[in-house]
Amino acid sequence: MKTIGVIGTGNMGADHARRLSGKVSGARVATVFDVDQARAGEVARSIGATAVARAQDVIDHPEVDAVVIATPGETHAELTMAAIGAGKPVLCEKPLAPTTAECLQVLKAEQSCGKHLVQVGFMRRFDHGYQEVKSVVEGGDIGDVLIVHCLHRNPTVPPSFTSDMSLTDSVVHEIDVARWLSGEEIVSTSVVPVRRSPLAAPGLRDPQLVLLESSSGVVVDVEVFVNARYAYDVRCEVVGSLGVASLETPTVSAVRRDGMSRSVVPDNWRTRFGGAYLAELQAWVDGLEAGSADGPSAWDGYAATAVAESCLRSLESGERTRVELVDKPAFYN
Ligand code: ISE
Repeated sequence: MKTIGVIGTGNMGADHARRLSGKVSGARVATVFDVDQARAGEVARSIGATAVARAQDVIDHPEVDAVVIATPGETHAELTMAAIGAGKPVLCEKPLAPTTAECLQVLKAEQSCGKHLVQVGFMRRFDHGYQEVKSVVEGGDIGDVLIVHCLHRNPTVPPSFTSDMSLTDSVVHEIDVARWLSGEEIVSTSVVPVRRSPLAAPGLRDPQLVLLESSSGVVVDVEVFVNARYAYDVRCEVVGSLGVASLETPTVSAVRRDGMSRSVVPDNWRTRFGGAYLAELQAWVDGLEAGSADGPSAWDGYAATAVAESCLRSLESGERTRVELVDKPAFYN
């Protein structure tokens, strides 16, 4: 049995804490922290854990074997390095850090401790549909991968959501999927200007169209539209030289009536990827037990942030921008 500490008990952290205490086998949550102490207390009570006063108290807690970080992105690097400093494995929500400079510090800390302790919360890699698409691609059924078409639509976003966040918070998932599916690094990015939706908040560029190019020339296009209104809709189609593999939206029921068929589309990512989050946590806990981890690494977190930074430069300049990536340390091979 692994004992977990959870730092950050907003929606994501609270979901993780509840899954770890009720649904993931081989795990329990002993302690949680949140800057909002009332919120932390409520989550702690609901799962029979204790709430502590500081994030560092979770990391230092003698019973805690491993830590989940689900705080805002700007705090991720510091907390992840604190966990590494204590020699404790950490599952850090994406992004590993908002800047490559901070990600590189995490890589350095992990390498100096000599152990793979960091997994980044790119949960789509644990979604059944994405896994099937990947196995088709890897099995060679559709030949050489040429193009990947992606859609990422959110019904709405809070007023604090910015044009940059469409890239660093939303498209970062497609960046990871593109690297994972192709097994290649992304070498350039372009953000194409699109007519604004009249429903987007003032100043928000929405939708946006992003082009990512991999080292062998695979082109990934991503429509990100965070005011799509009708539902949460994520799609992915891989075009190969012999055929096409596409991700289907999981449906559990449909109504047919009056010559039409109506099925439910999830309204948010917590519903759409609920199964993926659970599988991600189970795999992480199993890896802790076995002493091996093969989820998205700190390198994957760094590379995704590097591509997102390149997207930000493309957004600003309107030009195709090269991704700046350091050489991959052998530690991450
Ligand atoms: C959010 O932060 C997530 O991580 C969701 O998975 C993504 O779909 C959404 O666009 C992001 O804002």
